[in-house]
Amino acid sequence: MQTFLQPFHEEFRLTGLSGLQPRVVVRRPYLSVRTRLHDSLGRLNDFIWANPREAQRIKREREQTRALNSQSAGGGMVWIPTGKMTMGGIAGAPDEAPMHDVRLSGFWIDREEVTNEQFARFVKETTYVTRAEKPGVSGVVEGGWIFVVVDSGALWKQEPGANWRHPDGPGSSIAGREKEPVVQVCWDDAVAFAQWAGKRLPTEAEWEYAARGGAMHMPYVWGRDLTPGGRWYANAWQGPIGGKGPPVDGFAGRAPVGTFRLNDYGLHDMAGNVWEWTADWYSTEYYKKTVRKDPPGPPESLDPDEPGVPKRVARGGSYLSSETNGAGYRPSARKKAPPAFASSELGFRCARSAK
Ligand SMILES: [Ca+2]
Repeated sequence: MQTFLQPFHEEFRLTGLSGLQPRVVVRRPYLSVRTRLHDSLGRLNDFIWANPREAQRIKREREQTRALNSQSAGGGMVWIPTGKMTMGGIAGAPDEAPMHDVRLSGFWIDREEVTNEQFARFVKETTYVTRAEKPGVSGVVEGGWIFVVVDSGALWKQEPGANWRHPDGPGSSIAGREKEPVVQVCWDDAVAFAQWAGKRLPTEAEWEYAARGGAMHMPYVWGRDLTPGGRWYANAWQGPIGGKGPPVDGFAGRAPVGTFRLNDYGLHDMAGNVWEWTADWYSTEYYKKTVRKDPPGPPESLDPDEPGVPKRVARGGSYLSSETNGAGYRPSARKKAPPAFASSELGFRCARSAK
């Protein structure tokens, strides 16, 4: 454990009761403690307890946001106020670093992930056909990717007939699962829905800012501990992937949106349930030279692991995320996928600019 003590000073102006005495300025020092802890996997978690004035500012901002959102119908959207955050992390994959400060203008974001019910309404009105339902380059319908457990273990495979209506393969259905997040939608499908709804996808920075709830640097959306009081605050995976036994959090697959605890901005499932597409291209270089105010994402994709394959970013982790596969439910965790990619753990939510 490493601990850094960072001095701050707060200024107080004291005026004598008579008003005749000279004003005295007192500088009271206090400390903001920054602690680094290695978790059970040996990863470095970075915590910062902000100074009291900053904590008060954050508290006020959250109260104002709650008041605004309780007064506003919002169309299922939540107002995220103008502010700043330190984006990224040093505890996860290399592409989450370097941590860098970003300022965001206020924006609206969906309280919940887009559901099967909502996507069905869009398809009915527009007769839209998703990528996974269309013939691929080979001329046959390739379908989306599904996660299957076989004798030799668990694996991902592309399955003809796997699409948003049959999210886990041709034998599956969304009947009775209207409130679950829609999946098997590729990036282009998500953009098409957003345009129909008069919205857009959130940028990667907006998504992380909304997920963090305006809070200080925390490894999880809800705070410091993975399972506070032994409870899971996100639909994730516990134990070995593909293993047997009931899920500790109550869901082996996708959960109806809104089942799990709200974050501090009043948003559901910003950790776990399904990964969510963002507007941005994926690049391992962008954090090193990112725009500091309202970063729009890089102009083009760069993934050194697969040069020449453009990819978009998804965020938030899914019901298949666990401590053993990157803990995708951490607010800084990033997933990369080609825009035409669709899978049973990948959905989205929409955003909207102030004006
Ligand atoms: Ca689960």
